[in-house]
Amino acid sequence: MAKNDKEKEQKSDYGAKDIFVLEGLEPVRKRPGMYIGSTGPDGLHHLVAEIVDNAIDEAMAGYAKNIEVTLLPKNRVRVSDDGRGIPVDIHKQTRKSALETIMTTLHAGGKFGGGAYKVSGGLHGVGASVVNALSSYMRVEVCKDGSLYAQEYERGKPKANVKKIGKCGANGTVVTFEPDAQIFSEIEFNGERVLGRLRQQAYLTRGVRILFADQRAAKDASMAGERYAFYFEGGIKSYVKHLNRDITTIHDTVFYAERMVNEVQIEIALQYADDLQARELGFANNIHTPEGGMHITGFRTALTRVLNDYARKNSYLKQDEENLIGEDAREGLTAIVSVKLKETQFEGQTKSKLGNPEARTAVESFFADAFAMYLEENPADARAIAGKVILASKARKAAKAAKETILRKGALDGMTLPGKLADCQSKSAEESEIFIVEGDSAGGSAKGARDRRTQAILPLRGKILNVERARLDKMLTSKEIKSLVIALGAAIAEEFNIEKIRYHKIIIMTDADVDGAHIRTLLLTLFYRYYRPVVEAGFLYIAQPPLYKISRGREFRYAYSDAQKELVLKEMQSKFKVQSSKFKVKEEDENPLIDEEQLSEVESGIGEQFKGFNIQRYKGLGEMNPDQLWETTMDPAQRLLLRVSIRDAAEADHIFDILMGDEVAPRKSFIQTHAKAVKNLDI
Ligand code: TTJ
Repeated sequence: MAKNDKEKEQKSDYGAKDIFVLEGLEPVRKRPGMYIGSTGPDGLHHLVAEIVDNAIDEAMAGYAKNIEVTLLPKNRVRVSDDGRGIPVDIHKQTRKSALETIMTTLHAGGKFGGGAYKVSGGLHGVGASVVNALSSYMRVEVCKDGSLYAQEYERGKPKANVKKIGKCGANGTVVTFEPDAQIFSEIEFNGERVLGRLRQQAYLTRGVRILFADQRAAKDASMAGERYAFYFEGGIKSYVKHLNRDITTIHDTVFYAERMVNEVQIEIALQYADDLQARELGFANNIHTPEGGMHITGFRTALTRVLNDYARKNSYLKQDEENLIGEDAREGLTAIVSVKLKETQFEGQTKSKLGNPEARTAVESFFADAFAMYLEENPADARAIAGKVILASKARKAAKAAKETILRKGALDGMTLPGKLADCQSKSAEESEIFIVEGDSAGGSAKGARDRRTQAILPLRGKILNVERARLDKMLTSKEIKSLVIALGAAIAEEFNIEKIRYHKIIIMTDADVDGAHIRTLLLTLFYRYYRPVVEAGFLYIAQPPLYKISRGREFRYAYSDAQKELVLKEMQSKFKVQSSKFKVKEEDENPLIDEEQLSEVESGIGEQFKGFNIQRYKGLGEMNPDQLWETTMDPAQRLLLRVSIRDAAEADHIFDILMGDEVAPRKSFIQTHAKAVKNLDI
């Protein structure tokens, strides 16, 4: 901004607002939740997003090209950019450096830091000063026109004035901060979480290069030593291709359009796949809006209208046929709608629904024109899309007719409980539990182990479940899933009624191996998509069978994780020493059960000192006898159950992977986004 403009802006804005600008940071420390949402892990990670957003703003203004985010030891984070650098000149009203004002006063961002270009902004768009207030330590360095300036802070208070500390090369800003343990319940950052957010930001800010490095000690962090680089030439167009990477698309040209309409910046990309899901991701000022809002409403209205017009004009719809409905138009669709506007209103339960009505009108009119033009200009793509949505509408009508026939015949009324279900005797849902187990052999053990008064067992055949998650609709036609639906007693989809559920504890009990994890994921996805109220009610659980049985002589203990195994070994050893001196227990030659594998585990684990222990690794539930299964996993008095949260279930669902990063997902995309060298990583 030119100096003249700046003075003008200050003059015209002079008044009450300037008093506001001078407000200190005490309120932030007093009520942190008001500014960052919470002081738990969400709030903690919000700090990183908030600082990164400043650098993203500078990139969107066209000045910064590279952003680096580094997780450092001692829970510090460093964020840098190669933009113009935060202004360091003395500000008239405060008589302090602009840098100090930005970092130590509330709501200064709009006036000093951003103004016109400030559109990124985190959850509440609160700015760097809030992060400063909630950091036990912060340091800002600015390189401007060859001079390096720096200032440090403690809990938001400057330790000294802004000082020129030397010379430097290219302009830019570096912020390092350490969250305050007095404020946050937990100050350790989750590398995957930071990375996921950075990937998303990179997709949403075309042409910016974001580097991530985790420089923490290996013992402290699962991503220690990792480096990632994100750069997407195509922005959200690349994002759509990424989302569709392992499903079959039905046309080649990804639709992409952007424009500023009445001060709303709009960017939309979309492509159809041959499946039944609708994947719509909305963003407002780079913030994901899972609850949708005005931008999504405008988009949907225009999409349905344009496709209806096209279908009529080109005789896909006959004169006497009904219009397509929104659901038809969205079947198989992958779309990203990103809007940027001056002042966002976020509404809804989680404040993630865009409320600005101007976003609806702007998106609706612009997208309708742009999409109609795309259909004209890409006739092959248009034909494929029209064919798909017409098919969707026919399938919907056919399904409805079939359902009505079935209901008329009363087929659903007399549905008997599946033969494989070993039901419990109790008819009270509150005290009843159902264990969903994988395979008939585990089912057998579980049936032998259970308390038949309150515990039901339903074995599902793993192989049948082993279908793609994207094909979940097909999965619903499987016999196995039908058994589950009938056993639960609450029907599904529109007929679902939680009042009718027959068990208040639905417990997924799978093996602790890859197949078990896969089946668990599928079941979680199923519950997330079709039985969400069950998850919300807290009825869904995951059983925790032990991984190891550790025994020495007649004594034995179970361990549920590798860490616990080590602990148990240590405890048992010290106990054994005491006992052996007291009772002169014979050396363990008595126990010839150690096989090669177990021995090597003992040795590689903690070495010589634990020889003589027998460590059995359970490969499946079927390996346990009913008594063991009961006492370790099923006995309400002793077992450990994990209650599934809606977030856990959502994470199992594909769309959530996509958003949060997918390091465990297909190798192919992993390689494309994970790079040690900085290259053009566009996909
Ligand atoms: C403000 O207008 C004049 C030129 O510089 C503008 C500015 O503030 N740029 C800016 C801020 N670039 N980078 C930042 C920034 C970067 C990080 C990592 C953190 C913070 C708080 C600001």
